[in-house]
Amino acid sequence: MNTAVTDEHIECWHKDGAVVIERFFSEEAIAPIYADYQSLYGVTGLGDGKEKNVKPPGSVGASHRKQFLNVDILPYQASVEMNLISLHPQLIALAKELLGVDRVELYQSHTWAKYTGEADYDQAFHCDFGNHTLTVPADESSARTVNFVIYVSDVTDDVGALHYVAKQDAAEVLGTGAITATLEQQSALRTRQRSAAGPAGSVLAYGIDTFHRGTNLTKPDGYRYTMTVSFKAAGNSQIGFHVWQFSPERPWHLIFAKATPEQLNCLGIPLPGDPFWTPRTLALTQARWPDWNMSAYHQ
Ligand SMILES: O=C(O)CCC(=O)C(=O)O
Ligand SMILES: [Fe+2]
Repeated sequence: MNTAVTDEHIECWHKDGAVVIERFFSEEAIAPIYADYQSLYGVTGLGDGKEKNVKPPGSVGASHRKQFLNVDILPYQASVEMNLISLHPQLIALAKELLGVDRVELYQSHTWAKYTGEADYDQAFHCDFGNHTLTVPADESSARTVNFVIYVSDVTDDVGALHYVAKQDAAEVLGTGAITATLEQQSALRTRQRSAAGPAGSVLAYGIDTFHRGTNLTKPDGYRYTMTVSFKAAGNSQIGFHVWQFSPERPWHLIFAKATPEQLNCLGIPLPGDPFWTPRTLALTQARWPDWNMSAYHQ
């Protein structure tokens, strides 16, 4: 396990439904990804106005289309490092630990670059189950999810740190197990909100049943680079977000060139030794991805 992760972090995850693990990734691990974000998105944004996020005091945020600009989906037209950070062995190990399962799948990986003034990023408190399942968060924690936000740049409150409400606080306001909050309950949740601010390299973990919201960037010329990376227990077909198979023409070769069998298994590719692998499937799959070293699958 990554040495940045303590027993308190794990306890905090179970108790609060969210935890920030500061500097989970080293500066060296983040540097190439920060460079990729600079070339993909830049540091100024494409904003058409800098006065857009002035809001009346006490107003409740909401989701708007413009909040979701500068989002790309795995695989990325970028470095191998950026493509593989979602599948970093220590992140996979943490997902397994937090979910309490021995096999996980990656079901979401997208970038997000936010810029002061490009949008009003202020959201109402919500839980993310709404677009991760067609039902509701399971009672059993291993059947829920772990959603990571990887901080590629420093995430301070003035560049829109996510705010969340710990489970016990949300339960006091809304009752145990609530997953939606009315307009009137929003202000009560705000009095209990905690900031997920942290330096670059940090990882926020939160669940699909944890109340949280995006907040505005107020720092002049501020920007926030993050990557959203979510895991579920392997085989949990209730949960989904992206469909990896949908775009075979995207740069998957960057992943196949370097990923281990366990990393690829998180994308649904059977492990070596799985009955799926026969002389026929091995040969045809190799033909699709010539750069993939499949020797482990032949053994
Ligand atoms: O990016 C953030 O800080 C939170 C955004 C969010 O919660 C959402 O869009 O569902
Ligand atoms: Fe959310």
